[in-house]
Amino acid sequence: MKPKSIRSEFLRRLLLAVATMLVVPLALSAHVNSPDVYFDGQAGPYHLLVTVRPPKVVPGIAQIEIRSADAGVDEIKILPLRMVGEASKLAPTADTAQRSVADPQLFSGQLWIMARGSWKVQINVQGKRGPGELAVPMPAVSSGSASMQIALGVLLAFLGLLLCAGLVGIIGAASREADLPPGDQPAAEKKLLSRIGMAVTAAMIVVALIGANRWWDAEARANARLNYKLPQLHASLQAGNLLRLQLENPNQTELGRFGTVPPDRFVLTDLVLDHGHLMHLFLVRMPDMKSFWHLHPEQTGEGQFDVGLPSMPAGRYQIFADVVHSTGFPETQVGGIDLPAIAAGALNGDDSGIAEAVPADKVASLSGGYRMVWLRDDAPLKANQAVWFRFRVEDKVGKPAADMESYMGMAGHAAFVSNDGRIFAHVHPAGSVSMAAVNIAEGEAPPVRDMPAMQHDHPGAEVSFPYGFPRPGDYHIFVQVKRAGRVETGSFLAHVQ
Ligand SMILES: [Cu+2]
Repeated sequence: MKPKSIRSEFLRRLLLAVATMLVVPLALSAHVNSPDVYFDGQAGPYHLLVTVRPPKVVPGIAQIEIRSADAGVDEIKILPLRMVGEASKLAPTADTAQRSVADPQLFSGQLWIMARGSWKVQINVQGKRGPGELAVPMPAVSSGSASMQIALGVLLAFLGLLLCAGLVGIIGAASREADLPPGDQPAAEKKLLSRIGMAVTAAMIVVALIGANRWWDAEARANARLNYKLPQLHASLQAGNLLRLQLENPNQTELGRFGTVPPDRFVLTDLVLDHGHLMHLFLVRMPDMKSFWHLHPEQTGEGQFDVGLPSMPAGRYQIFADVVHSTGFPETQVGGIDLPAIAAGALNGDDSGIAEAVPADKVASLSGGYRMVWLRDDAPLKANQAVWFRFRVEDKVGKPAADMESYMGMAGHAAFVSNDGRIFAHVHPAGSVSMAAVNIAEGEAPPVRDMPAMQHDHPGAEVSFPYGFPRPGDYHIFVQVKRAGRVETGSFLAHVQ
């Protein structure tokens, strides 16, 4: 697009955004009710913790916060880019992030996001050790239509009526007195003409208002159709222990200006591997949250996945199924199922879980006398605050475990789940973004096959997850690490203010 058409498009959308002011539910995509992106990564030599808060309504403003772990950063520039398609190659001018006066290692900025879809925030760092670059994926969707505040609506209606009345008055006065010399009285026919003029004007205004109202309603309906709906999967237990999942694709795509289909439309045929699997399935028994399973179903058809359940206790299970589209857009499909007690074999492959987790405040017991310690201070947890959640695995005598292995290529996996099951996030040491999306944001092709080579490194006994709880409330944190060939799950309670 030429700069001018970008500007007029911008204005159009800005007006729309302003007109549909405020009152918004939490965004849904990328995890469930936990839209903010927390990312721990390297921009060249600089270690950054990035928080991206996508707009709640698109078009809207994304808030970016960047904390540099080391001094020596001179300047940080940020810009929004589409993840895929032609638009991903057309970079707008970057904005300079503001350095905080109180904390010189903290930078913040705002970016306008003009369309729904799969975005990334491109970060460019200049500093003492040369330049550095980092791309953070950001899914942007509208989760609801904002409604106008009543007081504002009344005020605007009053002002609008005043304008209409003024227009009628002007037409009336003009046709009555425009060509009269000062001081003369209008003739009777002029008065009649004036009344006719006013009536015609009033009728035209009424017609125009009705038409405008229809146009507005049509725009609002079109807009509402594009609001992101949390996909609901259908789960059924087939013969024996076979769990079948049918995914849903409820979201329409915003067409381009000339009805063109954008490259990041939602389809179920474009899923890519995320740390080695097309789907990461989490089953949490509600409401006690003691039975927790992390499984990896196989795709058997379009949107259809099958997995053999391990032996697990009966109950009502909440289902969270994480998938990533080839556009880098992550989705969590949710569902629920009542399961009988399953008697099957052991866990296979990368599958893991725990049947009777005992949730801990700080120290969770693992097998073999080992334990997992949540290294937290006594400060209360606050909603929307980026925190590193740090855990250490210790052996029987309290020494850091020496035989840690990576689990699916990473030092650990954590699931943050609210006790009512309405909030869910699957987080890694690099943050809340999907690993596949990070690769796509960096311009690499998403992997089509499992790459087991990356799974043979040996992480230390400590693992950390950057994350922020989206709302106050009570949560469970399930932390999964691998040691001595076995996946261990620690369950922790978190109260968030
Ligand atoms: Cu994971």
